Amino acid sequence: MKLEVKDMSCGGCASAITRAVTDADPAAKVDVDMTTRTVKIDSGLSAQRVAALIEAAGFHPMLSPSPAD
Ligand SMILES: [Cu+2]
Repeated sequence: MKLEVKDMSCGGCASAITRAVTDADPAAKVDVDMTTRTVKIDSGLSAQRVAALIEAAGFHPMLSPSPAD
């Protein structure tokens, strides 16, 4: 899945988001792209759950409209 997180701005945000997801799913792969402000996540968790985790970390994620991701 891919999420757009417009309000992340630095490496601290990236690691906070990564930690929020891997705390819930230690096997998750989180790939933060700071130039496009997107986060690619490989996880057994649902996209809604991942979005909720990132939101709980203080960000405002938007699910990518592309279902292929
Ligand atoms: Cu930051």
